[in-house]
Amino acid sequence: MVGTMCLEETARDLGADRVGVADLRAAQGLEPRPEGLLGPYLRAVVCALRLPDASVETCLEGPTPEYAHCYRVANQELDRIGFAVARTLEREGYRALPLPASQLLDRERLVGHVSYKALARLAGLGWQGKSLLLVTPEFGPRVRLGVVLTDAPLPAGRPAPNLCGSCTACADACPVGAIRGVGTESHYRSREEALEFSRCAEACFGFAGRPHIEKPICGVCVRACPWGAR
Ligand code: B12
Repeated sequence: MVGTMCLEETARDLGADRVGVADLRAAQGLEPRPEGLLGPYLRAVVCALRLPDASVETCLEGPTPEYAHCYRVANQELDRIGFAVARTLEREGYRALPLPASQLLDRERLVGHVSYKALARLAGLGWQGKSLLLVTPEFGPRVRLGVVLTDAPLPAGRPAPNLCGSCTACADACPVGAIRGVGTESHYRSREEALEFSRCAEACFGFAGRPHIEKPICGVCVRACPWGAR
């Protein structure tokens, strides 16, 4: 049987900074797209790839071309890592589906295949911060996430406690004041609970129109989090 160590080795050799496994039985209520996406699978292997600090630190008021470049490369790297992890699992006789690092499946509702932050949290990689982002103890929110669904019965992690406390650095820094500054012990019931969602989304899509950005990104709440700046 394929071990978590062997998978971690595959992912780490290709550059993943953290690897965790989520038990999909704990993922009830996640509303994947298509609806039956998770059905054939038992676990999600979640990889976190750290963004270079210097690129994140350029995001003072919004995204910069340097950050946009790292965003694009990180997506490619995560797709490569996910593909290799899936092939490793397949060679051991399991079913494994790598999901794209960045793909909007519904442009109106602004959703992807399934919430990677939720899966990363269930895998024990970090907690859901006030910015709604996954905050890792090692790199704060300065990571991008990749997911591979599998029927391999890998040992799964457990959610970590939320360590944001009374900090509101992300909310204070948000260029459009979209982060409400509300904490959660586990996870938010809706995006609206943590964010004025349309403000956040409109700002990100607005930034996409700037030269050399092209994607709906921001990076200011990512930069401001003290867990990443340590
Ligand atoms: C659509 C999308 C966007 C949209 C909408 C953003 C938003 N705020 O929702 C736009 C384009 C605006 C956007 C912006 C950004 N995004 Co974006 N985005 C996505 C994408 C493709 C889909 C998200 C989705 O489907 N959400 C559906 C909702 C319902 O889920 P959610 O947002 O995760 O929140 C819920 C769950 O997490 C739930 N939850 C948590 N745990 C559990 C457990 C259980 C059991 C349940 C039921 C629920 C639950 O609580 C939340 C409220 O309901 C994901 C990739 C992915 N497939 O996850 C990347 C992703 C979330 N984005 C990411 C990033 C980094 C950003 C930006 C910083 C842009 C940038 N790169 O500079 C901003 C940050 C905005 C912000 N503060 O939230 C990263 C986050 C990494 C991290 N460290 O957390 C992701 C994961 C991409 C990746 N591959 O790493 N994004």
